[in-house]
Amino acid sequence: MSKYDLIIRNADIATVGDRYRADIGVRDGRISAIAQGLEGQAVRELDAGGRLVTPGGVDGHCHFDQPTSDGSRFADDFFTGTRSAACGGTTTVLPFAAQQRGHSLQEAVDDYHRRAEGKAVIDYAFHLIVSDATRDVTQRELPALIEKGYTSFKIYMTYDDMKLDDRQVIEVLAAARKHGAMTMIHAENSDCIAWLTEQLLDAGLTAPRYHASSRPMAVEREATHRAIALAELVDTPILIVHVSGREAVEQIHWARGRGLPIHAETCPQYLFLSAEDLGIDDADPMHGARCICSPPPRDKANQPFIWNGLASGLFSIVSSDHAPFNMNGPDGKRVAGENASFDRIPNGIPGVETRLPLLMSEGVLAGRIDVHRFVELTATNPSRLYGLYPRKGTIAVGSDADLVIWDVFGEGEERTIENAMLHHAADYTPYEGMKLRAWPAVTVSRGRVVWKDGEFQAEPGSGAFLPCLRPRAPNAGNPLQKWI
Ligand code: DUC
Ligand code: ZN
Ligand code: ZN
Repeated sequence: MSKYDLIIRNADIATVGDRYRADIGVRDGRISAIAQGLEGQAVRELDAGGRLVTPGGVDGHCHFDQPTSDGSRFADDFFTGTRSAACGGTTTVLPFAAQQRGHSLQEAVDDYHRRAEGKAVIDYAFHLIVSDATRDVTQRELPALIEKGYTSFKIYMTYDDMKLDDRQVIEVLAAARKHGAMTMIHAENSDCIAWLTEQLLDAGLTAPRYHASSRPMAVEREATHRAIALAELVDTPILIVHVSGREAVEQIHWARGRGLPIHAETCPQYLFLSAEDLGIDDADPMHGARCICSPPPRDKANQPFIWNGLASGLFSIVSSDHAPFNMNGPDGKRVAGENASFDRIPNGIPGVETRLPLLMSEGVLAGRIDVHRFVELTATNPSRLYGLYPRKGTIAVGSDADLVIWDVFGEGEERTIENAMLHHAADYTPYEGMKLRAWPAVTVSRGRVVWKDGEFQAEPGSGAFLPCLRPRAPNAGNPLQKWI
């Protein structure tokens, strides 16, 4: 008689390609059987009772305990950040080991492992942030780190302490092509932002809402187009992160029409927040700081374009870009003082726990996307793009037993989001007061029940580091460009 550590009975299983009713048997952290009427004994059984079961979420873009340069501090470390993720149905996170200028990538990786070890409660991999693209970095360090399982990196076209110029972007893309890695690009035009910021500050327009005026859509559209052109030149795939609105969507649509392998990510803030959330009057100037992130939330009229991009296949992934800073205290949003101008307020909002419930409720249950697309955007595609598939991001025999059992609420029974019910360490959520029709009832991470019926149940350090595979073969691309 087969013996399992865990059996989940009566699951309504949804993957990218399938939906069916079955039991799931788990042994040694992996799914070892899927069958109707699964025979055998288990140390523990859970009855899903016909409820929807999806793969645990893979959050391909979040920031925990990342060093900063302005005296601010991320509210979440690897314990509180991964706890929050687990309670929101996410079982794998990919935060960033960020290189400091003048330092090696390896130092960033070593430092980030120290920050994660003994704290993470779910599995994690690291993206790199390349902020100093020297010859040594692109030709020696990156290839060596790709070999060791750090196969994706983010580069910035803005932020003074991290941005690369076009030549440096090309050097990084060429390294990604040669060694089969994935480059994520933060696309905003730095000089435009600097000039606009100066004009706004000179005119005394300093409140948080002018953050949006300093980074209008044209700034993102231009940089998105440029990133696409540079990737085309080098003949390598890229992923444009946190796409915020219609004009950047149009650039990606145009690139896809040319057959270019341009992937795109969006985030809940561009579906549920708008420029109005940065403050519509100056009565409580700091209130809008809670929604300062970059790119900024756009006009409400932009939101349907992002939803359409999710439904149509334009977007490959939905990530949280969780980057939490406290509203209260000296090292969060107020790090530069009570009346600091918008350009001195840390960029970023919390969202690792609300990503899946928001998308399940307002995407799937509201009929904007189907459950298969939900799984693809939130788990399967991030796993594929970053070299974790099929270990992560699906429900299949041999895959890690990372699963979510969903509670779906009827009319009038919605769950209202309150910061007090979340498990991050941030002192607010930008989604306070929103009513949702679904929430994870149970999260299983590598066979361990880490969240059940309102209780978090995992030990710090129980999550494991995941080396990533190369998402594609080295030197893949047009053979005519082999000389690159
Ligand atoms: N923008 C980023 O690029 N990273 C973190 C948060 C943000 O708003
Ligand atoms: Zn970014
Ligand atoms: Zn980010």
